[in-house]
Amino acid sequence: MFERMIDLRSDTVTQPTQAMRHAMASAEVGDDVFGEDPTINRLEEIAAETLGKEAGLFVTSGTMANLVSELAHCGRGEEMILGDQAHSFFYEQGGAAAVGSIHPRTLPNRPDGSLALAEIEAAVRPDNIHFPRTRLIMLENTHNRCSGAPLPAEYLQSVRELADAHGLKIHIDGARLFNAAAALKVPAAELAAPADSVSICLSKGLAAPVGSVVCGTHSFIEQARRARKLLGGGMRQAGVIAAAGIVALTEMTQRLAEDHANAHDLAQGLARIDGISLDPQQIHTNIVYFRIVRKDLPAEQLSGRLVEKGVRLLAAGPGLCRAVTHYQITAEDITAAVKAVEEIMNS
Ligand code: TLP
Repeated sequence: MFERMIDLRSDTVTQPTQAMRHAMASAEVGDDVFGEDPTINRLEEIAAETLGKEAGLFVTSGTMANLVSELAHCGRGEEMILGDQAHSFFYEQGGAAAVGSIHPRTLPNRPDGSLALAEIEAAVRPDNIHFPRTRLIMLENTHNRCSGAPLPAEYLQSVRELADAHGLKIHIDGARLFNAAAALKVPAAELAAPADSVSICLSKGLAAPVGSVVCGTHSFIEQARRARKLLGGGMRQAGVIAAAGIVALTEMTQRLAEDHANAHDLAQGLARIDGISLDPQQIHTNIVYFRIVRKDLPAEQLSGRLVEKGVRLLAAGPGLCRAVTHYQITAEDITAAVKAVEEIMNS
């Protein structure tokens, strides 16, 4: 029997650290809709400073972070260009369209998470009465559905130049921006610099229980704050959760390379198993997607049988599984998880 679940479904399953729990218990709070929660104000300042932006806005989730940014950058009937694998397109109920009447123009994500520059250029609408106006390019770093691929600063800079040539804004969904920074060995601010706005999640690899922060210019944040209120996201004494976010930003970003090393070992281990298809060279951060090439074993069935062995991962589509490493996963857990998958695949 297993002692505890090795939970690889997502880095969102992380529990708050003891330091977070202490910080939450003693957080100084106020009414944030009046701008009076000192802990939230501090978190927003730290996030903005870390990303080299003027200001920040604490929001409930990565989904809300993307939505308030989209609403701040685009008006009704205006268009945003984004990848067909983007979280914002794939997993957010089409919120930009549902709530903001923003038209999504998708382009194929390449396996490295990028959009081809020539395709972005070709997708920008000329000024013509028939077309919506293009306003925004959305990028995702790291790219969740592209096996956690980090987008390098040079690529982001090229998109910036293209955006400038056409008067467009750039938003980066940086739910895992610190994973990208760790993998590329650059400060997060370098990856944020080419964007007008960047969202980061505190509740994924950084282990805080709740929250994301959107950063950008003062005027962008003013718009995003209005959008947050519209969505019912104006929080009151939410310093109790922001306190954990401060610990996330100050104590948890430096250890992400450990998760990447574990993901690398997991990918190597899985790739050696008969019936699993995976290129470990594609794994640069903490997300491992792999395919089961056995028709008689759907992903759902593999994940169900793994639970009996104390391992959880995500069935992400027919024949497609996802495993994500995080701070509650050790090297021993990886060995055990690979063994469990191997036993099922060989049975
Ligand atoms: N991703 C979750 C699921 O929704 C798939 C996960 O387990 O990976 N941007 C990116 C790149 C994300 O991966 C996620 C969450 C979000 C935004 C949304 O964040 P939340 O869940 O806080 O709304």
